[in-house]
Amino acid sequence: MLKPAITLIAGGTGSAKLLRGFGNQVRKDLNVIVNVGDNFTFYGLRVCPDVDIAMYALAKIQNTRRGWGIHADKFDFMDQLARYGEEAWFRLGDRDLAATVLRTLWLNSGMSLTQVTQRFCNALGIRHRLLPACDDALETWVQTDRGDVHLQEFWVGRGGNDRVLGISYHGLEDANPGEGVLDALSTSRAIIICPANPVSSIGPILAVRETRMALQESKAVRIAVSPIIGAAPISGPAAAFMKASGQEISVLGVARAYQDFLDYLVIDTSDKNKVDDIRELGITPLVRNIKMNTSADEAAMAFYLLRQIRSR
Ligand code: FO1
Repeated sequence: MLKPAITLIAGGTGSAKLLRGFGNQVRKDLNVIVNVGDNFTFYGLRVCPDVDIAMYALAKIQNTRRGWGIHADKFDFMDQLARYGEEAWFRLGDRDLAATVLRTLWLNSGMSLTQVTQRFCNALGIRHRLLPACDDALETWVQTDRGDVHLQEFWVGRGGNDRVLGISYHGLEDANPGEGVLDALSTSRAIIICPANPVSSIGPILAVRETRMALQESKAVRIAVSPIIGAAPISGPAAAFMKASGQEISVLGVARAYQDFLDYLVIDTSDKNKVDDIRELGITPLVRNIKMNTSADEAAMAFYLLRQIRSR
């Protein structure tokens, strides 16, 4: 009989650390449902940053220092755009550009994002199932004191400096779970929410009604790793987004965001004073060091989660 799979729900650079850890421990039988809210169109090209971050992490070709893009890539294309006086704020590497051009062509020819992603994964020798959360356009936009902008423009283009008034997911009304997403969730023995921004990375995935319902109804062990230590996110704009969404910027805010389905929340040892409050929400806290600064930390975290799954 087939051993039921483990499904990771992933966002961007924070999640990539755990994906790299798992990628080195689990050879197959791993599904990764990845955020699409960061997707945007740049020079007519469909850029899917979180899908690519996950893909390069699993293919072991990622620039691990930055957490995005391909190792040893160059930026000649972007630099040339800048010489023409054109926008070059989003640094698409030259090799990264190859996937972006092909994705745009293949999407335009009628392939779904899931099919396109599968084709890349086959070519890159990835044995895991990388599943975009949604095949429909679903984009995260930020309402700021300087107007509404796409998440990438807010964070990369403007350096995350504008005051955040709200977050919205454009296209949500027509968004369905991507091909294979519900199947992955229903056949998994464990579902892991990677350490990622609960609003802009995991938020768009869970905002799709059927996906959230599948998590609520799942019999799998559902574990999240906190992206927050103390009152600060490990990286990225989570604090501003959580605040604007009315969420507390702490492990409790994370616990509440997933309270309707979560069984376990892994929190940092420095947050162990929060264990009783987390338990009161019906979630079991698991306390350990959650910082992943080295590849050994990434592997250790994956190993720890696998041990937790096996013992339940
Ligand atoms: N993040 C940046 O901060 N600056 C960039 O120029 C940038 C380029 C980029 C290119 C391809 C890609 O797949 C990701 C890229 N990222 C860049 C990361 C990305 O903007 C975000 O970290 C994720 O979308 C967060 O989820």
